[in-house]
Amino acid sequence: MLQKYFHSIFVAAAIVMAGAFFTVPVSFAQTDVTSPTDPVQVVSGPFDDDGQVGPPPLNEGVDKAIDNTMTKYLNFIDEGSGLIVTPGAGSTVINSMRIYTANDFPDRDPASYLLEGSNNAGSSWTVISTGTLNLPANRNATGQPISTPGLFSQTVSFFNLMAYTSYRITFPTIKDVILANSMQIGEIELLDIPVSAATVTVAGRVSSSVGRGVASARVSFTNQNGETQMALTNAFGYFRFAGVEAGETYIFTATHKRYQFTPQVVTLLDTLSDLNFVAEP
Ligand SMILES: [Ca+2]
Ligand SMILES: [Ca+2]
Ligand SMILES: [Ca+2]
Repeated sequence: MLQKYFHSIFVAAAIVMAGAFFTVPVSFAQTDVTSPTDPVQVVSGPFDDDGQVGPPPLNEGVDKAIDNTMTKYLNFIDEGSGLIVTPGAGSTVINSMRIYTANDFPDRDPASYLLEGSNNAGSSWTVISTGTLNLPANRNATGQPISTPGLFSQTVSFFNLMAYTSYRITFPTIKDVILANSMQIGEIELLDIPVSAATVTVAGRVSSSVGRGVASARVSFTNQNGETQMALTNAFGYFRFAGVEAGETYIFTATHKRYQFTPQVVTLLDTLSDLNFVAEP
């Protein structure tokens, strides 16, 4: 019944009041948001300088760009070609892209990229990142799984905090547009930002100078963007926030009409269970 008095503007508070807490551990490993079963579409280029055009070869279709093996995706309409993928994972935030080389002809490697995101199934696109590429000359033998150690790739990192449900990756130029009759890649990965998805629980107690719990004290915290969340303490002075983003610095304050408390600055790296406020005497 303690939790009867708990109030919070967090949606997650509903879970707290039901008695269940969840915590996602902080992890810095990046993972590919695409998977081989995701819907994927061919994007053919607006330019072709070599006269060899037409759809990708039967066993080198666009699905091979995300099949988790080094089997390649090849497009004859090469300059500006690429793919559109809609990850089954849903809405994702990515900040890196890794491209693996194919099995032959380095002159077909992309030499630049344009990465865009969409949240309306491709009706409109927003540029996430664009730049040059310098893929290694080393080749990856066809069919090797992505888990094979020592595969050859280039990883491009960029600043992005926006979530998207679809991605379009195109390659405006290739290494040698005269020599090559096509664009090809062994595999592509779009890597997410797990840190921003990691949330933790913050809990503590508000008490008087003699250690008595203070009910209905207002506890709030503000992030670096000035956004504030608030909760009230229960009958025994306890409060709890769930779903607080880790890796940020916050200012926590407690207020009550009868007591005064010193604000606390906290850099949140993990779940915190003893963020206590003691009233000034
Ligand atoms: Ca993959
Ligand atoms: Ca061509
Ligand atoms: Ca592949």
